[in-house]
Amino acid sequence: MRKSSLRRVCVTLAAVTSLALAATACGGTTKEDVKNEGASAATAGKADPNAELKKGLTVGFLPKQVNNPYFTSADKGGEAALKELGSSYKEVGPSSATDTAGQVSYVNTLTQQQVDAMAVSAQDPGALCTALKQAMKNGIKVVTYDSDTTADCRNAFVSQASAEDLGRTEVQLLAEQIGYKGEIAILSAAQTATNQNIWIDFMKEELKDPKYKDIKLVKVAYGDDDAQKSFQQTQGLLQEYPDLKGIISPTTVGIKAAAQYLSGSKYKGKVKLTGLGTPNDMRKYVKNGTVEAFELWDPAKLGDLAARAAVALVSGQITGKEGETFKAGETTYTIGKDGVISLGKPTVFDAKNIDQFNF
Ligand code: RAM
Repeated sequence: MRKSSLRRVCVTLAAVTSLALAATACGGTTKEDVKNEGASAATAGKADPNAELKKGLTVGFLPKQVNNPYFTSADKGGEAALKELGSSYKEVGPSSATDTAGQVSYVNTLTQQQVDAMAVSAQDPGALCTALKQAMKNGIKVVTYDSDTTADCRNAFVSQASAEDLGRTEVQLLAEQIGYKGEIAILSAAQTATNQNIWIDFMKEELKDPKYKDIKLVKVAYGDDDAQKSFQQTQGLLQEYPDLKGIISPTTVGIKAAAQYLSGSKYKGKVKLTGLGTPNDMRKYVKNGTVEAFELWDPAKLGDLAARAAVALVSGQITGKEGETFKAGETTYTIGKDGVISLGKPTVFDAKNIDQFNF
């Protein structure tokens, strides 16, 4: 059997059978003692805030998409934190944001490799759950970051900011820019993406406020975090809705592609664009008048917090229950409802402050 097909069999085995058995059959070494230690804290449901942070751990990062600059920054933050804590980092993941089967198989690979913890940004929460549960059954701590699954499929979710704040503020930003009047559209990432979908739900909630009565959301388009598709979707929106006044794109890939399209078209400065983008991607479009204001958090800080939460979980400092606290750098974080750990408030970038940021 070729090495690659043997590996596939092993991964499948790990996914459907007891990991210890599969690992033995595939020649892997088990770390049952370490795992059991970690698992017992979670099973007993007792966190020990004074537990020493373990070293020599391996934490696997599995972003939605590896060649997305947003995840490159986020995962670099995770890598730096793990280095500082004396543990190892590895990153695996698909290159397309709509390769849900690929993400599942990467979870299985990390499980088979018996990492101590994994940090996962879910492309599709439904698709990942079984594989993540299997990982947890094998004593691996699972942190979702950026894009969550349901709460039962991970130990904790490291969230970039309150989903409600993000959804509502993006509508507020755009409404102001278009004078509270006209047709608007949303250019999202993948149709299954948990993070974008929650933000869009809150955008729709915000739009119910009577102050937006003259604004009409005409379409939610999906660019799949693919630059070309996002560009074409923007073009398509303007063709379909020539009176469009504004676009919200809650994805770094989408907003950049939309800005690129608008900037080279007759709509530049006329059709307003906001959403979530990196200052480095958007600087030129703010300076050339295509974009007034948009927002984001520092992705590296999100990755840093995900790594530290993963190590705190493996060390038994936290189990993921509401009210538990742990220190990450200088900040003490308290775990909220449903195991959510929130990084903080996003920053709004505009011509006045954009040059102060480099990510
Ligand atoms: C893209 C991804 C990611 C999202 C950012 C804002 O890079 O969709 O999940 O959080 O945009």
